[in-house]
Amino acid sequence: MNKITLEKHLKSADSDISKLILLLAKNSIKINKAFESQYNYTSSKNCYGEQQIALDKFADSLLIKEFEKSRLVKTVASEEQNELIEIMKAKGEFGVTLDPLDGSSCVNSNLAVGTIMGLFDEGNVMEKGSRMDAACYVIYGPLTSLVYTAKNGVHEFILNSKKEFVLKRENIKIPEGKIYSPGGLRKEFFPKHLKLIEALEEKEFKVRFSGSFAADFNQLLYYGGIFSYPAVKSAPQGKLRLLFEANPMTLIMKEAGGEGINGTENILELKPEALNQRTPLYIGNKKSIELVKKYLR
Ligand code: FDP
Ligand code: ZN
Repeated sequence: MNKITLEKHLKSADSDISKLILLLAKNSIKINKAFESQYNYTSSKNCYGEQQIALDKFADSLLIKEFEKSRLVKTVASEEQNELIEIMKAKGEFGVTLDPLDGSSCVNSNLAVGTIMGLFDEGNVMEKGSRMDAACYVIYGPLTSLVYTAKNGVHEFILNSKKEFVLKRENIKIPEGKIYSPGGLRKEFFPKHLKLIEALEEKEFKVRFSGSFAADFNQLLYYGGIFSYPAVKSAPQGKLRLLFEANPMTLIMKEAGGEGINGTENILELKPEALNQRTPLYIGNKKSIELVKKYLR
């Protein structure tokens, strides 16, 4: 069988979008390599007061530098940065959102983590997610894999020993399955969310929550079900970030036939008010999101 590389597959997408996805792919190999030496904690914290590991900073500065060099990108919004980065010398108009290392608290215990990217071809990352033109994530697990959509379906690639990303699954659709990944502390749940969790348990959904959103999301594309990080008493806006996590993953989920909502509203229709805005997130197949709507309304 002829292997289809990421490069070849991207021929059908817009050429600048292809270049940026390939740029992420190339640099994800460097990030992966850096795990061997940079898995330790640093003394610094990010703008959310979360402890950073050296790799958070490494992945963040590597990717920002590469986007700058590409000349295609005008603005970068990164989860590890307080402010929007404006690139003066850019020729292109792209806006990029970046979660350089999602789930980094899982690095210590050697669980899979990821990098998440969203692309807006007109530079405005503060637009609704529905205006995004492409989204992509890389998983660093037993294998390194890359999943992308350029609003052309969802496609998954695996990194081989020749440093090529080779097509594994094309036009992925989320299955009906019954996995659930319930983020947050149960004693902090609001009653409606608790009822939803009880309903999922009643329907024999099985818990699988790793603490790394990208990895938990990735398994939904294999087994089906739902990931939730709800509003909780100590964090009424939830934990996940709209621009860096919820938006790109919801675009991918939508292309895979599923949905992402904040409980009542479609994630992709929320107009961001702040760069670091958080949102409750329910993301998964249509059937489980229907259940969320029933219990959260
Ligand atoms: P992390 O802080 O390690 O980057 O939003 C970040 C995130 O991880 C998600 O990847 C993950 O789903 C969630 O936080 C886990 O939060 P808890 O530690 O509260 O379980
Ligand atoms: Zn994250």
